[in-house]
This record gives sequence, structure tokens and C-alpha cells, in this order.
Amino acid sequence: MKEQLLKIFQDHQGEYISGEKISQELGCSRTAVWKHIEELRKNGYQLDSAPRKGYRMVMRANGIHTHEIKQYLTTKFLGRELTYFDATESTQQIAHKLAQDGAEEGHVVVANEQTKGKGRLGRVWHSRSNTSISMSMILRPPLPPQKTPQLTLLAAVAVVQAIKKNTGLQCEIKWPNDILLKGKKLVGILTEMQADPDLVHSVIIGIGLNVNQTSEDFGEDIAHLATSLHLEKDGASGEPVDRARLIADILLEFEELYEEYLENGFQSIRPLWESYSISVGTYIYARMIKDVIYGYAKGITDDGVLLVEDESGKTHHIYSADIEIDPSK
Ligand code: BTX
Repeated sequence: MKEQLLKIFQDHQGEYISGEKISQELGCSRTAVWKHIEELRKNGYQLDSAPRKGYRMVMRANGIHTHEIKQYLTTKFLGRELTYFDATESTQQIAHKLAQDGAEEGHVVVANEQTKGKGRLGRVWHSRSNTSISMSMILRPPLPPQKTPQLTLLAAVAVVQAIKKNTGLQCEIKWPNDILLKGKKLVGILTEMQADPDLVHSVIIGIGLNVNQTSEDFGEDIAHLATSLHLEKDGASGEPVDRARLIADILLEFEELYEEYLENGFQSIRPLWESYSISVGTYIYARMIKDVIYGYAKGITDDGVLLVEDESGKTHHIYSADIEIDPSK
């Protein structure tokens, strides 16, 4: 019902619509209309009401409801099936369940807030309501399991390009899954899969993006390392970034890269990834669960594996690690 009401206001932008007309279009009572209007106000929409004229939407709340995303969506299959939550524990969790239940490739789960967002290795990802993007894409690529980490790199390129298009801001990728803006963490990407040893059933790519947070919105644990698009754009003085448009653009960028990748392999994506990367060509610490390797990051292989040459000249293949760039070199 809320979605339909929002659609009515969107179709009559800036105009007053009478309660009578709304109740007819929604097929509900005037009292029910009033209740839905109050709910929209609670969700941050600014609505004027005037005697004998009705209601008018003054300001949209930068919402990411299904129809708000779909108005910008130009993809062929990605996000055509969208499941939206005002709040959920983790979009990743929901996407896994949908994939198990047979959801098709391209189904996307989006939430306005996550109460138990997941990072890698059991870490927490904070996704505040109304200001962030939390979404998980379900893919069913015809790939062997060992190739799926490449999709994280594809997602990173897609996000960097969509951010550039929407805000003009140029982000950097820190292998494998961090996107940084002015040295601070802006985006986290989590790629998980459901697979047998040699067959991928589904890949779930989760993207968490800080969009309109202010510094006070970040908790003490991440305030020193996190940033948002709003904080870095126009000295935080500008309009909030439109989350729905940004989601639609990330989906489009990803779909285009994914199609290219399935046709021509990772070699066609690699130059793009390298052009945004800050880890390649620097000295790094690669922290793995049991080991730390220090050395020069020479590049990535066509499979997306990071190559690090240690001080004895030996090249290590790094499949998964947290990377710290050595500031002294
Ligand atoms: P990660 O393990 O690389 O990063 C997690 C670390 O990042 C945390 O330990 C914390 O230090 C920091 N952090 C937590 N929240 C934020 C934030 N909002 N901004 C900046 N830094 C933060 C990264 O894991 C992968 C994150 C994927 C999140 C998406 S959201 C949609 C989907 N659903 C879900 O539950 N996870 C994914």
C-alpha cells in the first residue's frame, strides 16, 4: 500500500491530491489514507496538507523502495526482480535463502537498514538506516568455484564507476574487496557462494556502501577509518546523494561488466581494475589467518590472485588476505 501511495505522489509531483482521490485509487477508506500518510511522514517524507486541496509531497526521503530504484533501472536482468526490506538482519542471509529456494540469476535484495550486517571472517558491517546502501545480488555464473573471487573484483570496478558517474568522486580499490575514498573505507564487498566441489550453484555478492552518513553517524569503532560519499562531496555541504539512482547505476555497471566477463574472461576487466587499484605497485603487508607476508605487490593474475614478491625474491600467490600498504616505502 505504501509503495502504491508513493507512486501516486510521484506521478503528481508538486501537485495537491485530494484524500478522496487517493482513497479511490488505493481502494481504501479516507481514515486508512490518513494513516498511510502519517506512516510516510514517520519514514522521513515531507508532506503538506491543505484544507479542500489534499496532500502534496514536498520532499522525497531519498528512499530505496522497489519502485524508487526501478524508475532508474535500465538493466536487462539484474535487479528486475527486487526484494526490499525497511530493516533486516542481513541482505546476504535473505539472498542465500532465496537462492536455495530457486531464485533466478539477477534477483537482488536491498535493505534500508541492516541490524546484523556481515563483513568477512565473521566481522560486522554497519549499515545505518536511511543513509547507506546494503544489497546482495544473486548470480548463477557458469564458472568453476575457484573463479568466483574474480566477481568481487568486477563488483569493485562496477561500484567505482557508478560512484564516479553519480558524484564525480574517484575512489580507489584496495585488493580484494575494499573501496577507499581519500584513504578511508567507503564500501565493503562480500562474495559468498553455494557450491559443490566443482559446480557453483549460486554466488551472492553483498555490497555495503556509506552514502549520506555524517561523521556522527559512524560509531566509535569505525569513525577513524570510515567515510561516506556525502562527507567527501562538496565539503559535506551539498544535497544528499540519491541512493536509488546509485543502486540502479551499480546494477547497470555490474551487468555490463559481467556480460563482458562471461564472454571474454577476466582479461577484459583486468586493465580497468588495475587502473583503480592502489595495492598494486606498492609494498604491502598481506595478513592471512595464520601468516603475514611482506613484499612488493607485483600485480594480479588473470584469476584475480594477488602476486607478492618478498624480500628474498620469492613470489607468493595470495588468494585472500587483509592488505596494509607500507607507508614508509
Ligand atoms: P570486511 O571484513 O572487509 O570489513 C569489515 C570491517 O570494516 C569491520 O571490522 C569494521 O572495522 C569496518 N566497518 C564496518 N562497518 C563499516 C562501515 N559502514 N564503513 C566502513 N567500515 C566499516 C567488508 O568486510 C564486507 C562488507 C559487506 C557488507 C554487505 S552489506 C550487504 C550485504 N549484507 C551483509 O550482511 N553484508 C553484505
